[in-house]
Amino acid sequence: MTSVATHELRPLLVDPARVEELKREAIQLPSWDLNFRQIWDSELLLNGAFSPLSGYLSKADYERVCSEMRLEDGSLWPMPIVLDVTEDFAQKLTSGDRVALRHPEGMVLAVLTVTDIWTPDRAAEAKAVFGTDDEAHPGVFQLLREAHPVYVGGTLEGLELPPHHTYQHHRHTPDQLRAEFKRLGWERVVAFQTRNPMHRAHVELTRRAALENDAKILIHPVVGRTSPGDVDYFSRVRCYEAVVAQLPPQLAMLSLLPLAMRMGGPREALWHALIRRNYGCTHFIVGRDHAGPRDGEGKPFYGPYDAQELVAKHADESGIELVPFQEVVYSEDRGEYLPRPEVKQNEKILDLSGTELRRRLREGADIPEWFSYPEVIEALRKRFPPRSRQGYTIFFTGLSGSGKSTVAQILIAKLMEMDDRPVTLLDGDIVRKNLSSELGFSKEHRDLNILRIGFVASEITKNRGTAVCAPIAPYTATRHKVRTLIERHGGFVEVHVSTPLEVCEERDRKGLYAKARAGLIKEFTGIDDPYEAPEKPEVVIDTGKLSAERAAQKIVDYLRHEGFLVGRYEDHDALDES
Ligand code: PPS
Repeated sequence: MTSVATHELRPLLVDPARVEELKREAIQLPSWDLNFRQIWDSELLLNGAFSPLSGYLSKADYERVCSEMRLEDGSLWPMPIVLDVTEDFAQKLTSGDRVALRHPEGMVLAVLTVTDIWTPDRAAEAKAVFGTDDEAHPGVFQLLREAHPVYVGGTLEGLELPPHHTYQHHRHTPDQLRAEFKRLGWERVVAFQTRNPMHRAHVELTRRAALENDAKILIHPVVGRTSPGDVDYFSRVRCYEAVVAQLPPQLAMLSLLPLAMRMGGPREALWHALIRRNYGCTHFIVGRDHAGPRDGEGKPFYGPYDAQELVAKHADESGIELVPFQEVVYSEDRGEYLPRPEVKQNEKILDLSGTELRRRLREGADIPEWFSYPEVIEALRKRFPPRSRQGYTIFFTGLSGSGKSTVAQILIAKLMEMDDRPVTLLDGDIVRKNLSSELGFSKEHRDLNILRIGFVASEITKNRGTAVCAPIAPYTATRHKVRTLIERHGGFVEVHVSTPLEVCEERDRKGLYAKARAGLIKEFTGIDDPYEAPEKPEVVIDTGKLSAERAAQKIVDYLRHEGFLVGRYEDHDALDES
């Protein structure tokens, strides 16, 4: 039977005297600045969570890990842990060199002694490790699009762990956690991995796992890199703290794991199990679809129980027992949670999908008591307020003279009258004067200009204000980038001011069309420069047919319909012109 702290740990931090030597040596060494993903990997290498690794994989280890999930010496290890660097940096290195690995704050975390430098076939790696090279898979995307092209393998001497400025009381090294289990007299500990908020079903699942295995519970959520779109870890930690408080005293503890997940399904599950073994756990829960992402159509990349199968297959040598868990559901008839196979025919089951939960949060709708705890719901409501309290951006796009600025001005007046969120106008002219004064009208400069507007608007949206942007923004792909940036934080409402070129030219309020026709201004949108109309804007207005007043009202109506604006509003400005 496995018990706590039997497995050999291999932390890579050196003793204080050696740290001093390395600090002196590092002054002369080439430095590599670690990015966030690399910092998370380095922390778990240095603190022993990735035991038995002694550093970044050599080429031979890497190849065997990809093909067989084993290091050269035969030990089980399913995930390639390598240092990826740029070609420029790699060119300066040869085997035997030493490199100082630095945290962005400047300190040297470790010194690497290089053994191998090679350019991997990353598409082949994706297929071997993730079973696909589809970039909709977040692990594949990271590998093919974000990772540097050259790998460096070698052993590490650690000087210090990366600093953490949040939740220090919930963070432990494997040594610390093992010592804590010992202090508490916990001999059998079942780990629960999660990257999501926890609700009643999860608590029920962990409670059953503990009961059936005569074990205590370690809630061990990932707070490094998870999957895009996941709830930020600050909000999640509030949920976990609330959940631990629900469990009987002395049954469960919370510790945060700074892991950079790869979302690799079965291999990821096995990797997670080995990491939990290193942290001193004896049992590991693998549920349905463990660390399994979905493709562009919402289809899962792995079968629901593939992860359980792979972990079970290696049960003898992994040093940790698998606790396979079926889905737990709520029976309205019994008023309790139970594993799905125990549900009787005709028994009424209540369920709330993730999509439905998000809808209820967005719309401020009721979330039933059977589903979660009031404290958890409160934490999520703070993070995901209803649209009427979120930030949002209204992004006008259209030709010069189409009426963007005029409508934006009227809209802003209406918004300030109706709503107390602060409003910021990022009009084309204002931005070009204050943010983009050095830019011209080439495609490159226009894109830069729009991305700057997008950045500022996303900050405003994040801080729950209203940004009204009114540039020409002629390119679809750039507008799409801005949308993606902003939708992470709140609403994005694209308003196409579709007033036809003839009308804009006839108005020619600034005389620019005349100049462009005369060849005095080059690259003028609509004349000798392109304008790509949006395909699916939220609102379309043509100020050739609609007054500016009515156009602004149309946008207000949209905002009310979508829940961005609530409450009574006297439509006293509605005019009878069409
Ligand atoms: S862009 O394409 O989004 O970066 O343009 P934007 O920042 O909105 O700036 C457009 C305003 O600049 C004036 N202007 C020109 N527009 C288009 N093409 C050329 N070559 C050009 N040169 C100067 C023009 O007044 C635009 O203002 P609006 O308010 O749109 O009429």
